[in-house]
Amino acid sequence: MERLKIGITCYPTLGGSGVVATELGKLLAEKGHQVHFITHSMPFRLGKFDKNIFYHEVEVNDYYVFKYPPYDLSLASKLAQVVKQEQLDLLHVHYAIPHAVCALLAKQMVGPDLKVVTTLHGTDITVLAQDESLSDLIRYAINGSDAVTAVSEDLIRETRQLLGIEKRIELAYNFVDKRVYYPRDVVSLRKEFAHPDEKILIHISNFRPVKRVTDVVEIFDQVRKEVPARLLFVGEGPELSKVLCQVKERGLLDRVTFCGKQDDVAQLLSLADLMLLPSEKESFGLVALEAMACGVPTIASNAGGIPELITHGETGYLAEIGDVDLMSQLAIGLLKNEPAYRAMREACLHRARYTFCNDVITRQYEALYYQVLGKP
Ligand code: GMT
Repeated sequence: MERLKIGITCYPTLGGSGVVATELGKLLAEKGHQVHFITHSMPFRLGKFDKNIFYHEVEVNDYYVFKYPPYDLSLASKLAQVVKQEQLDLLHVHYAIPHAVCALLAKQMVGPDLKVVTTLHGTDITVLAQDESLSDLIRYAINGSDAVTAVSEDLIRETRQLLGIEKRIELAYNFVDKRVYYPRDVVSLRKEFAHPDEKILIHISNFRPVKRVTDVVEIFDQVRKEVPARLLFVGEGPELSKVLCQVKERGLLDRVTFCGKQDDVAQLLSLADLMLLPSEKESFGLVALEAMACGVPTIASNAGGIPELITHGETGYLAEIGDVDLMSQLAIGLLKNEPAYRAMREACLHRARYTFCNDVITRQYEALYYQVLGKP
């Protein structure tokens, strides 16, 4: 198949969408495509040098006439410039606002041969589309894109419902690179975090209110009364200080470790016995997939796309949002039942490897690129 020249724009430093966009770019480069990241800073998972990967930094002009530096215009103009200079075939942008809008502006500048593929990740629809001042713009971005994908059926349904979109939206689940996410040998590292008889629970997020991190503390507090356990928090964000106070108030400081932002997530996940993800909203829940690939089941809420990822009773357990008592009971039951836990761990490894495999999803995106370019 013809090698393509692909531009990728994402939030390079933000959560799952940035991770997925970066990992996809790396995998496409491995397959021989030329990949150009066009972002305001270097994507944090970009890693080592690859001859097929290029990075173009978007610089924002801050003239005195601007009350707000116009990042979106700088991005649109940079996109058009890179497309012309590098003769890109298409732009794959992650998030409708502002990235798809900027890509459409770039397309107006360079001509209709440039194709725009937009991936919806969640917050652009579940939060921004409810804002009337933005909903028309999001609809314009989606309808104007040559192809649109979303990371779960639930997100597709919500996009249709909130915006009245009729255009085809392809389902392209998030994925993990099985060469990075697998159960690591952490026997000696584990000794630094917990005694041999203790279980390790983990929560990884950006600590936004939507993650309900205080529920994590509540669940952990109930679990550790029944099962000796420790809790690892990975990440930082607006709710961190509130969570820290809650942990202190409950006298849990000696059982909870705040690891802050971490790069080697697979290593930390391999330490854990259980992941907690009680989110209010979650279009997919990439961290639960990363955990699954490391053989760690998740106790989660049934919000958004989570049930498409976690099969209740097979690769984790689901409960209604906020039902911390049920989540605690499910966690305790699983941690006390060794055979059930082992079976769930195997099911996790199998599901992550075969259903959310990097090869399958990368091929799916490639097929979509060839389709929009009329190169079947
Ligand atoms: O959840 C966040 O706060 C970050 C956000 C992001 O942009 O990474 O996550 C969204 O995209 C991820 C990758 O597709 C999904 O796994 C998350 O579920 C989704 N977050 C929400 O829908 C709240």
